[in-house]
Amino acid sequence: MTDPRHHERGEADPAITLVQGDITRESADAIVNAANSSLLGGGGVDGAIHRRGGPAILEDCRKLRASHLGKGLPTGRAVATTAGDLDARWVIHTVGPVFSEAEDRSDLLASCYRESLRVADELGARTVAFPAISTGVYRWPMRDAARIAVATVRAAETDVAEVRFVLFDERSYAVFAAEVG
Ligand code: AR6
Repeated sequence: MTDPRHHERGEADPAITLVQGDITRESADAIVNAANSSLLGGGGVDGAIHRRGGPAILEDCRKLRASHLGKGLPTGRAVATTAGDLDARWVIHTVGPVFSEAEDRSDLLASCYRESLRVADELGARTVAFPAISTGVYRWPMRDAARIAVATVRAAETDVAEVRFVLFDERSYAVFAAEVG
């Protein structure tokens, strides 16, 4: 790809890497937050990111709510803010679906990964760290969430070079590792 005129988005698939641990300790161009529509904070990854990232992230989120996201960020969409004190340039906030037995919301979960990578491309981020979106408070079964996450990233047309899944515990790490193969 020496001639940028011949470069087409998504020519090479992103490398998928796996890490077990706390995503707020990662160093990446962008760290993805499993947020809620309010963008004003919560528990789980969201709480950890705001705690370690400091008040600048919430300040940006409030600005988004005061401007074009007055009603909040819809499920399946993504938006970027500063990363504050985190070792990253941006936090990309996305809202996963709450798991439902009655309704298949897989497309919305896939959309979180796709939209986050689209925002990453807009920013020029090359390394992006993701948590296992929707698998905590939103109760999505880990195996199914891993299947959707890995398949969606593999199918994505993106200039992101590395997608790093950061899994909080041993079990979720093992599930993702089995999925990546
Ligand atoms: N680093 C990496 N993974 C983590 C961390 C961390 N520091 N902390 C938790 N996890 P969750 P959701 C794992 O609940 O299901 C919030 O209140 C966790 O074990 O953070 O999308 C938001 O404001 C699980 O596997 O996100 C929303 O209201 C995964 O991250 C709601 O929760 C996701 O768990 C979103 O729920």
